[in-house]
Amino acid sequence: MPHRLRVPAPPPSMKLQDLRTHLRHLPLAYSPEQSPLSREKDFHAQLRYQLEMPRKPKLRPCKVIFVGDCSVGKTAIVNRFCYDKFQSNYKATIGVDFELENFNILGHNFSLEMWDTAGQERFKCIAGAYYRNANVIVVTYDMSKRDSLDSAKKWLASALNYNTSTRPLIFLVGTKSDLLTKEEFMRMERLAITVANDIQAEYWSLSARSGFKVTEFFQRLAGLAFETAVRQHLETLKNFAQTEQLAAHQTSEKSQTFDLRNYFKSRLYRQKSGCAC
Ligand SMILES: Nc1nc2c(ncn2[C@@H]2O[C@H](COP(=O)(O)OP(=O)(O)OP(=O)(O)O)[C@@H](O)[C@H]2O)c(=O)[nH]1
Ligand SMILES: [Mg+2]
Repeated sequence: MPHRLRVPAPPPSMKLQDLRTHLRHLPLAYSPEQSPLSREKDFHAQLRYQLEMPRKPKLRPCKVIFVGDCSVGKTAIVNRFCYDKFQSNYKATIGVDFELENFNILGHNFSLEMWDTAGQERFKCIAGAYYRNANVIVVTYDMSKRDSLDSAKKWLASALNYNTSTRPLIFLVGTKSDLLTKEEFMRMERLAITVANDIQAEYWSLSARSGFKVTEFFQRLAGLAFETAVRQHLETLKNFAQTEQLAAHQTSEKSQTFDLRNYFKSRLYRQKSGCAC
């Protein structure tokens, strides 16, 4: 009987890693010299060090909202990343759609809650209710329709109206890059980068149809949102420790005041009662 080489099956606990959602490094910006967010080539060394600590931080899911004119391709980019599919027939989003994507970044679980809002005017009042507490705003425009870029500032302003306490991370995303010639693409990108600089957003050109830069964009978004969430978590811990320290200090001061008061009271009593000791 011929000798057959047996390849052992992987243990059931060993799952194949989805390389799209497992990050060991901070992905680069589309155009690093344009980005107002982070121009670093990797996660900060101090952040990596903090994450090596035995107590793992519990990070809340990150809320990402997609806004922009109707039919610019918001749903298409979310579907391309989450399901790797593309539909050419247009089905308007009614109100809002929701997708959850789990990432593993530097060994930590981190989820993106994606709120894909409707661009049609008649749903605006419903979609507005989902803008609150956004950590990331993705302003989307159609690279083949100049007027959708003109609306970008208006969309951002209305999303920021619901997020006044902390400024979310902002991305300006051009979609349908497959519909443009090279010259049109470069012209539109130049215009859009000026707008991105005005609104302090990081710029990306994508295509949901061909998949151009879609994965890179979501990985970058997740990496930056993760970095921000860890920083905020450490800041909260530091503030908490400081408050605890202050409270402990105030308690010890109070007990000292109390002791002194008792001491003087007992001396007075002794003097009144004529005790010489
Ligand atoms: N060629 C091309 N067509 C695209 C691309 N992305 C989206 N489309 C098409 O554009 C149309 C609108 O896409 P949607 O993703 O539904 O647009 P939306 O922004 O979600 O629209 P609302 O939900 O109404 O706000 C659809 O017919 C898509 O097939 C792309 O990258 N390339
Ligand atoms: Mg949609």
